[in-house]
Amino acid sequence: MTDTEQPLDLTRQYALDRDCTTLSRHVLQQLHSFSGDAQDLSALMSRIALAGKFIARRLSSAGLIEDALGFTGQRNVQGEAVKKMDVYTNQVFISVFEQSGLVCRLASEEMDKPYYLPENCPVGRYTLLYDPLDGSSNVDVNLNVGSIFSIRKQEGEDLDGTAQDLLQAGRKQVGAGYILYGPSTILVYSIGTGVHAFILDPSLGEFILAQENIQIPDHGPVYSVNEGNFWQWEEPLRDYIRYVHRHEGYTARYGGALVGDFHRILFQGGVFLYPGTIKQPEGKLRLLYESAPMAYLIEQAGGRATTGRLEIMDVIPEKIHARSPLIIGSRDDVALVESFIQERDRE
Ligand code: AHM
Ligand code: MG
Repeated sequence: MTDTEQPLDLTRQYALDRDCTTLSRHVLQQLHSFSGDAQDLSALMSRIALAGKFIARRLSSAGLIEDALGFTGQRNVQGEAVKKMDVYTNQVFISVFEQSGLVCRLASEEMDKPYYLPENCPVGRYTLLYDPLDGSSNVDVNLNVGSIFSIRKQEGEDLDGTAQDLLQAGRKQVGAGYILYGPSTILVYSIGTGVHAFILDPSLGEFILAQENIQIPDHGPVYSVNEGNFWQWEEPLRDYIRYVHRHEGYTARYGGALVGDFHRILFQGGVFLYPGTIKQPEGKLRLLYESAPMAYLIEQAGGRATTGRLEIMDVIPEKIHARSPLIIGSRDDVALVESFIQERDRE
């Protein structure tokens, strides 16, 4: 060690003022209110955080728990093989909202139909839409996964149980966010007042404010896409990829979990793409549980999300499990991808 180097202080903790801003307090601060509505939204976010803590805890030792990993042998409503962790995480969200008085309905990627919580009605005016374990192909190999959530106000009574009011544009969301289970567990959320990140301190069991009002750079070096589908895309997408291959300043990053790939781009800039393919023209990602919540966040952070032809926030789903192509990230990078699509459309 040289004279100028300081010994590493292993006991140093973060500043005390950081300890104080928990998620529930932050929601109230953002709303500048202690009204019933504000308290409800604060309690709702706390419940989502509780789900995140349950899931993070199980993931941290899943490889040691009997029957935690692997497939169930079932297929979900969309024909995808279901993992045991998909079932567990979906159930966690149901459990934390039962008897909560906060939401009347839960709609999830893993459930055929919305799950009704009649004991919470009519006081619970919200619906929670969620992807409980995004990127589940990563889970058996100990790589990052996430949970994505979206909050909407229930409109009408939904007496026939078809949840038709959910078939509206993403602009109807009153909040959205995700929990990233990585080296640390991070919750990122917005209720229309910017995008804020909280890190789970496992010793306290609390999400603590880490960064407020996150703004995505207008341009970034990363393009994030599964290039294995290259020959399945329409030509303008291939043209865009050829462009980034031929120009300096671009680098590819793709982790196979939207939450992780999106998180990198939110902080460092760039663009994430999951375009339509020949087999699946609408792409893979689900509008209500994945694309729309991420679009809500990116708009709040100063970025953009589009299908290539329509802003994601304006897309109206035909059914609750509808999919949409997704191009999301920094304004300039999204515009570049769009320019290739629009050029072809003009021809
Ligand atoms: P999942 O929610 O069933 O895990 O599927 C969504 C995931 C996204 O997280 C990720 O961006 C994408 O599927 C990866 O798909 P692919 O393996 O086709 O690249
Ligand atoms: Mg997903």
